[in-house]
Amino acid sequence: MKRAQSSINISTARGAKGLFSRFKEKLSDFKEALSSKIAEKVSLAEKMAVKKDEKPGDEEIGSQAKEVLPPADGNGASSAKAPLFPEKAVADNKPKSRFSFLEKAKSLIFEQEVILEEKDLEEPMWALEMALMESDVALPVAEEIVREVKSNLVGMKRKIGADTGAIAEQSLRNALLTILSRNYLDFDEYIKTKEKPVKILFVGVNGTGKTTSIAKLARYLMNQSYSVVLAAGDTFRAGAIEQLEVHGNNLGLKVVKHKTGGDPAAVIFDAVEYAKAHNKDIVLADTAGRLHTNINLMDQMRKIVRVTKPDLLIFVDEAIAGNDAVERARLFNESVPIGGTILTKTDADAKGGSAISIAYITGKPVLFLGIGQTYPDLVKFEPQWLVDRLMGEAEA
Ligand SMILES: Nc1nc2c(ncn2[C@@H]2O[C@H](COP(=O)(O)OP(=O)(O)OP(=O)(O)O)[C@@H](O)[C@H]2O)c(=O)[nH]1
Ligand SMILES: [Mg+2]
Repeated sequence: MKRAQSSINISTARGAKGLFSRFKEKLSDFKEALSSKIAEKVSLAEKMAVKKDEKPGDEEIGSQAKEVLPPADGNGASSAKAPLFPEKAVADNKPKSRFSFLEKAKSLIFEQEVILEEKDLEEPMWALEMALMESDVALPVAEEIVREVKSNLVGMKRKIGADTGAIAEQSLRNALLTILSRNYLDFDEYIKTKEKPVKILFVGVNGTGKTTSIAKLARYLMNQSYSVVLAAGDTFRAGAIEQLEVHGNNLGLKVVKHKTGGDPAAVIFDAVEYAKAHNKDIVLADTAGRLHTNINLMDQMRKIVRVTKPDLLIFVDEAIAGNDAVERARLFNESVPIGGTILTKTDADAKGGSAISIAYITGKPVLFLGIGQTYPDLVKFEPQWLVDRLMGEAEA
């Protein structure tokens, strides 16, 4: 069978532009829209402050305020404007009342607040939704993120001088963290507490990285002192058994196998028997790649699952497939009860949409992210880790 795998040029993701570069690029529209809305409100608030100051009896305030006037905010919202109290720039020779003058000036300028209302957020929220959609975030997930960000911002009081870019960033960061934490499962804890041998079966479409992820996960588990057996359950594709054997040899692991064309369920059954007889902790079972639209192969997968009763069924797909990966995960999950996802080729993903959406759509956690082609290139999924990379604070 022809392998339908995509060829990945890792340098395109890790090179000039970097991980999730498009996602970050798209978000700048949202940040700009929110910043300019806040700047607009700040400048309005300042005008009000000037008007207040023009009331009789407040003359002295102005003379001190001139000394303490800061640029109104980090984004230059009003720093280019004329001084707020030009006509009152007269030296004050009364130091005794200096403190109270300053306090009053502060209440007019430093402590001036703007409150974000729902109507202020229309444009920024539209920009955010567009940015998320263009980054391949699934529609219901994009809508949920927009709802979260909006409820975070509406009614928020911003002091003049606050960094408006940081406000946009923090509200999005919180929303992403909430969404990504929703179906979280601690894989290490799961393995630790599960009766041994733990049977883990890998399924997914062709060429997404199932076999490679099995080898990476075997190494990950061996590093935690677990003993691992591999089951060559892809009896369909020519060369698949040999491919797993190469990994087995590299890692020093037993690979239980039958001949090409054999019954995958029988191979996995034998591997579990081997694990029981030899006191092994974990069986990682490979299966052939299959398209969710291939009825026969999906039926065969259901049979393998029914017969072998895995403790954990892991769906593997590639982050770069974006919305396709999310849709495939949904359809696989309707066919067999997946327990979680491994999202591979994240290192080549500029958009980030599938990593954000897949757990939300399937209701099952992302367990690991593949971040390259070598054995250590597997990271346990942690919401904070992903948010830091999506928002540009860390490299993969
Ligand atoms: N860049 C990158 N490449 C990966 C990653 N995971 C897997 N690959 C590559 O993807 C290709 C396919 O990997 P396989 O493990 O053979 O995929 P599979 O799902 O088992 O494929 P089939 O058995 O044909 O269905 C290989 O060239 C891997 O090196 C990853 O996280 N990042
Ligand atoms: Mg394979």
